Amino acid sequence: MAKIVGLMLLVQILFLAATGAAASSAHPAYEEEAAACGVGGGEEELVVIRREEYDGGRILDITHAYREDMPSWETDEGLGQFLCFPRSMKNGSLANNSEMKMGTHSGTHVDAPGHVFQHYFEAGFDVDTLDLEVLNGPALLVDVPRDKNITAEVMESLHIPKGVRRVLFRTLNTDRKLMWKKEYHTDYVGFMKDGAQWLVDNTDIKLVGVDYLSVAAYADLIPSHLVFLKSREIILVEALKLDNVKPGIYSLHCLPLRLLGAEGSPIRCILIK
Ligand SMILES: *[C@@H]1O[C@H](CO)[C@@H](O)[C@H](O)[C@H]1NC(C)=O
Ligand SMILES: *[C@@H]1O[C@H](CO)[C@@H](O)[C@H](O)[C@H]1NC(C)=O
Ligand SMILES: *[C@H]1O[C@H](CO)[C@@H](O)[C@H](O)[C@H]1NC(C)=O
Repeated sequence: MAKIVGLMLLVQILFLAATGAAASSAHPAYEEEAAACGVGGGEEELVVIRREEYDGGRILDITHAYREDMPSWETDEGLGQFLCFPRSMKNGSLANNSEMKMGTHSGTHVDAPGHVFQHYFEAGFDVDTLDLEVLNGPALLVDVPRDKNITAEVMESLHIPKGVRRVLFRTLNTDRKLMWKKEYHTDYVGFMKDGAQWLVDNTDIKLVGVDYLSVAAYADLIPSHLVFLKSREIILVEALKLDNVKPGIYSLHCLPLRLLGAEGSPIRCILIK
């Protein structure tokens, strides 16, 4: 044990000497942790538990965790490295401090009207202007037919009652596990322009949630977005994780980040039974 610590110190001294760095020694917590590895036994084992559900399944997390191999728009490389550590305890800093770099439309995220309307963008309709009342409240999770994109005909067939203001549309994308694949797919299911128009004209829906990176089918990418965002009353939440959730009514809670000037933001969404 003493030998190991002594060796580590020696390595550190040699390293400092070699680089000529004037850095302070490693963070005390780091040294403790490193030493504890050699001791073994009597120490609490640190096991990370990641959860998709809380409180016995009453709270469901429908947000995708950010991963380097999650799909990213129009690339087969995935999201890639989104964290780096300019300062770390290993490097003698007092704490680990990571930096984050990724598109605001990565993973589970929200679109603001400025995403597709230049005049809304210039007027400041960013993610900070989105209505938290719309983003939080009763929501219906529905399964859409698996053999079509979301057209007017499909929307009509869903018979979503008037008064329903928030709907999460689960599609073939969930069955195909597209959000779990690194490669970006253009053949995902989304809204065709006529489907978006039917929703605007015939329902009270103000929050539209979908299970891949865009609410609009690739073939109608911009037209569908324009239809949804024109009134600035509808909020689009994309790339939700709807695996293993039963269709029905839940209490939805979504909170975007207050990124001034951004037309998109990562968002945390949960369902409560
Ligand atoms: C340590 O600092 C150097 C720059 O001095 C940096 O290049 C390196 O990535 C850092 N290492 C870690 C693990 O943070
Ligand atoms: C949905 O539309 C895309 C084009 O945007 C197409 O590639 C795909 O096959 C369609 N999906 C279904 C189920 O019809
Ligand atoms: C952050 O500090 C811990 C020591 O407490 C260290 O194990 C870890 O590697 C550090 N992270 C990075 C990226 O250097």
